[in-house]
Amino acid sequence: MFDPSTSWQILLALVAVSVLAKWMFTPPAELRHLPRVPILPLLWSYASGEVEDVRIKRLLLPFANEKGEGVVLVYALGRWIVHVLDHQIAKDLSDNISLWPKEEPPDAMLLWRFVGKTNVILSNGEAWTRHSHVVKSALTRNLPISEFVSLGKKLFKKMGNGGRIKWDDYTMRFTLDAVGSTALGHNFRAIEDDHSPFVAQYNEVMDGIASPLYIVFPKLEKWFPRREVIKNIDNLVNKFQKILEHKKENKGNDMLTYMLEEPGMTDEEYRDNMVVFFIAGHDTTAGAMSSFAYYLAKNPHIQKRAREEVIEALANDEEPDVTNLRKMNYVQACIRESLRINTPITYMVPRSSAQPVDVKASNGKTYYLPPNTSVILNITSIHHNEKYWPNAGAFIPERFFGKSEKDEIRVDASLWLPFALGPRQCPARNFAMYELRTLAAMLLLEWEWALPESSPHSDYPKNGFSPFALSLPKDMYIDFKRRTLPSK
Ligand code: HEM
Ligand SMILES: *[C@@H]1O[C@H](CO)[C@@H](O)[C@H](O)[C@H]1NC(C)=O
Ligand SMILES: *[C@@H]1O[C@H](CO)[C@@H](O)[C@H](O)[C@H]1NC(C)=O
Ligand SMILES: CC(=O)N[C@H]1CO[C@H](CO)[C@@H](O)[C@@H]1O
Repeated sequence: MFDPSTSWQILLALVAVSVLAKWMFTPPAELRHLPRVPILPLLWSYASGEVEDVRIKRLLLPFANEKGEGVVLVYALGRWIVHVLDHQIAKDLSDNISLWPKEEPPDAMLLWRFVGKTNVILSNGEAWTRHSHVVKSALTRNLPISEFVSLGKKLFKKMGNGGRIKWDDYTMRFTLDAVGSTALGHNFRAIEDDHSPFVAQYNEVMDGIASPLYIVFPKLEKWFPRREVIKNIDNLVNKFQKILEHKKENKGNDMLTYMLEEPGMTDEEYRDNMVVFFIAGHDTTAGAMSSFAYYLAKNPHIQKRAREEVIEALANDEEPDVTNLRKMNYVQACIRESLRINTPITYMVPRSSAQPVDVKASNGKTYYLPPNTSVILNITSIHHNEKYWPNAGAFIPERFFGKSEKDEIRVDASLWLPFALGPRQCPARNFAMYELRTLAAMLLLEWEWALPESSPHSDYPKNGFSPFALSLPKDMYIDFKRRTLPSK
């Protein structure tokens, strides 16, 4: 079919492309001593839109599981980044935040136009101490379990008599309203209103930001700026500004009100922290709730046991509260196992040290990291290391128990790190765990559920594509059946 000159042209083109690729994709000399993920499969993985967790398991885990390496070089976000695979290195890096500050994010990336830079998640040093203090004290003022309960009731009302439900969409609406009412004191009406304009605008902005081409080559943002996306982002940021101004005049029982009581923050800082609460607070928790329901659907015996525990703890039609939720050890273990096996945040914001560091893995291997090297912890790779999590692909809540189920749940903080570790771990982990426990308990009490027979998720949960390190189940339909009368 081919005339020979066409084949020659193809061959020449291939040679040219590989020379170009070699030139573009060879790591700098000072990093070439480190093990690295081969570039071609990696580029292919990006080009085909392969999701993060699948990519990690396919391309990265072999370095930890078979070769015993503690770090590996990965090409991502337009440069070579060191990925930490070993939990000891992860711990040392996370504990010393002055040696390993978070890296200044690339200017061009539009995500930062939305999130801003003057907030708790991106600042370092003195600024971080200040933000962190304000955010932590707002988060610990009260634990809004009764608010989670009333949102749960709203959600169940929307579920009607059950049937086939797009569960990842429902969990997203629930967590969005939860973070709206408890953190920002604002009702986004995500549960009650199918066409909440705020939700639509947020999704549009995130889809715009998330264009894979621009994520892999952030420089494009400078060369071919996307005015439409930029306009949408600025509109949305303005909406947060309006919520802030309204809140100043209308105090409530929410974290933003508490934050406003702290002196010394500028409007820009308040607003950037609001966007952080909003972004960090809802997708992650929604993903965890989707995974929880998924694994209990796939394992009916686990669902049954968890339900028995809830029925016992909520005797006499009590509503969930701190006391009875604390009795639900098995449910708690199921949530922890969901967070391990399909961890919502697969890797963290890059860190880099201004001085050279020798990092030491748990097996004694050391690696020299030159100054200003970007370093990332890939949480998924630690959660799926067979040495610490035998049969890592299986859902086994019992991993978290000691000798008996009544034993205090034990986890090694450097091996189970869905909320990261060290001083900069998630300040909302308690908030999120109670949010998850409350909805889980209500769900087990009022519903039974199963995966549809021909679910595309039947082997493992299929996560959506996300450039922001999120692994969240997508288009996950689940069949729900009521156990009890609708709650009032
Ligand atoms: C299951 C749900 C959640 C998970 C898995 C999660 C996970 C994480 C992780 C891994 C980090 C560290 C990021 C890094 O260092 O690069 C983090 C930080 C953070 N999270 Fe969460 N999070 C969750 C829920 C929430 C919620 C509900 C909020 C707010 C209401 C929140 C607010 C924050 C903030 C403000 C930080 C930055 C802390 C700092 O840099 O000092 N998170 N989270
Ligand atoms: C962090 O690392 C630096 C440099 O190695 C060291 O001087 C400092 O003591 C460490 N701090 C902590 C809290 O370990
Ligand atoms: C590391 O980065 C900082 C800030 O950009 C710069 O001042 C310093 O010279 C860099 N150090 C090295 C060794 O490149
Ligand atoms: C941000 C980043 O570099 N994430 C990486 C985590 O590990 C996988 C596995 O190779 C990479 O493909 C990702 O790019």
